[in-house]
Amino acid sequence: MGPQKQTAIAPPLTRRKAWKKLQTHFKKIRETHLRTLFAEDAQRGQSMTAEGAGLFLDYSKNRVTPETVKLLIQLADECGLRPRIDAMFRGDKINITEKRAVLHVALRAPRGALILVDGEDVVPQVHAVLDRMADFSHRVRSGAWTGYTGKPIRNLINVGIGGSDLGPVMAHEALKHYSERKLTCRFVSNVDGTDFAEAVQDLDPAETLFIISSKTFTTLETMTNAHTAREWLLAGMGGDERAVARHFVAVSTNAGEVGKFGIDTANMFGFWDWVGGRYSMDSAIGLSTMLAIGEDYFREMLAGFHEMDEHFCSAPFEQNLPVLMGLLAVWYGNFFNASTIAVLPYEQYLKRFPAYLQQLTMESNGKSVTLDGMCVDYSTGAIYWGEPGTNGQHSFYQLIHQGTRLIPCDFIAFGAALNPLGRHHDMLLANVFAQSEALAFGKTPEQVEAEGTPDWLVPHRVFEGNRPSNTILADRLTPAALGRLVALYEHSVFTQGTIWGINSFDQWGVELGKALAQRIIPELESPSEPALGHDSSTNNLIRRYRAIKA
Ligand code: G6Q
Repeated sequence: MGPQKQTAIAPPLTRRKAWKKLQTHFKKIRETHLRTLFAEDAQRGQSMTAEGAGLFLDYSKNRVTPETVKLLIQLADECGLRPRIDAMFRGDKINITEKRAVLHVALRAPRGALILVDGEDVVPQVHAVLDRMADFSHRVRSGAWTGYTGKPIRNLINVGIGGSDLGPVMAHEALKHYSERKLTCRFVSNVDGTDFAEAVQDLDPAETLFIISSKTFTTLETMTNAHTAREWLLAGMGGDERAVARHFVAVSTNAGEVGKFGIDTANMFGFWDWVGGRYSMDSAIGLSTMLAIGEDYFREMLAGFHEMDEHFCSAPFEQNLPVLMGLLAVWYGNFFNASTIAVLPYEQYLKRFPAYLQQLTMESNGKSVTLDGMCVDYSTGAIYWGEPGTNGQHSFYQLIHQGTRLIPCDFIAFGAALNPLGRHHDMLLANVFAQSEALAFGKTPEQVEAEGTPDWLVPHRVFEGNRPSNTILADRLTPAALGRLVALYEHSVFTQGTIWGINSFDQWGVELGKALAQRIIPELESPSEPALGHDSSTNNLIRRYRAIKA
C-alpha cells in the first residue's frame, strides 16, 4: 500500500503567487484580440499545439500567450498537481469524504501492472472480472447463452441511471459502427414508466436479457425499473420464476442485494468502491458495451484509456493534453468569468458525448467547499453542454458568435469518416475548421462594408471574433480513440478539481436527492391524507397531485 498522506492545500488558491501573477497578466491581455496574437506570431498555429496518445490538440485559438500558459503551469505546480496525480495513480484515498481510493485508472491497467489498495493488488481482480465479462459476452453473442425457452438472446436492456447509464449509452452510440447489429441494445434509466414501456414495447421477453447495473443496488429508479422488468418477463413466461436466472444479470458491488433480487450471484459482475459511478464505463458497468462490440474491441477501448493515462502521468505539463485543457478551463472560468464550455463533436456517433460529459464534469466539479472544508471564494466547475456539429450551427451557435457571453468551445473531429459517402466528410471538416476560424477572427466592420453592405446593416453583420476554442483532432473514431477521449476529459476534470482544491470524486448532492424522494413516496401513496411537514409549496404540490390522482 502506498502512503496515504493528503497533499497540503494551503495557502488558499486566490492567495497563491501564480494566481496573483495571473490576475495581473489577465489585465494586460484581456482585451488582446486573437487577430493580434496570430499576427504577432506566425508560428502560433503550430507552436500552440500538443499531441499525445493519438490525439492532436490545437489550443492556439485561445486567448492566451506563452506567458499565460507558463503562469497556468506555475499555478498547477503550486497547487501540487504532480503529487496529486501520483497520489491518485498510487491508490491513495484521495476521495477523503468517502475515504476511498480513486482508481478508475486501474480499470484499464494492463495485466501485470501493480496497483495497491489497502495492501492488495487490484489489477488481478480487474482482469478476473474482465475475463468473466468476456466469457459471458462470447456466450451471448454466439447464441450459446439462451433464454429460458431456449431462444437466443437478441435484445439487451441495460437498466441503470447516472453513472450506471450515461457511459454505456454514450459508448453504445459512439461505437455503433463496431457493434453486432443482430443485437438490439436499449437503455432504461428514468423512473418515468414511459422509459421502460417504450424500451420493451416491441420485444419478445423470451429473447431479452436485462443487465441491472447499479453499484449500490439500492437506487430507487434502477430498482423500480428492475422490478418492473422482472414482472414484464414473468408475465411473458407464464409466471415461471426460474426464467429470471436466464434473463437477468447484474453489475454491482452489492452481492447481498443482488441475491435478494433473485439474480444468481454467479451472473453478477463486480466492481469496487474505488470506481466512481461517472468513472465506471470501462468497468463491468460497460458489460452492455462489451456485449455490443465484443471482447476485442472492448479491450482496444481500454488500451486507449490506458494510453491517455500514461500520457497524463508522464508528459510534461506544457505538452500534456488533459493538463492544458484543464488549465484553460480554469483560465476562462476564473479570469474571464465564463460559466459554460461547449463541447461540439463533428462526429455523429458522438452525439451523446456532451450528455455524458455533463455528468463527468459537473457532478465531479460542482462543489463549493475545498478539501479542508472551507467555502471557496472563486468559481468552480463550468456548465458543460453541446450537440454534434453541424446541427448546432443552425441553432445555438448564433449566441456563441454574436451573443454577449464568452463561451469557450471544444471542437472534436476525426480525419477519416466511418461512413465515407461522397463529399460528406470534407464538408463536415470544412465546417468545423470554418467555425473555429470564424469564432476566433470574426469579421470587422471594414470587411463587412467592403462587401457592399448598406451602412445601417453593418453592425448586425459584424462578428467581433475573439471567441476561444480548442480543436481536438484524431485519425478515426475507433474504440481506442473513444477511450483516449474519455480519459482526456476525466483527467482534465481532475486537473481542474486539483487547482480548485475540491473533491472531484464525491456527490453528496446526488445522495440528498436519493434520500428526499424516499420520504415523499409514502406521502403520495398513502390511502389516507398524510400529515405533511414540508414547506408550504411542497405540501401544496403533494396535495394537488393526490387530488389529481384521486
Ligand atoms: C456517479 C453518481 C451517480 C450514480 C447513480 C447510480 O458518479 O454516483 O450518478 O452513478 O446515482 O448509482 P448506482 O449505480 O448505485 O445505482
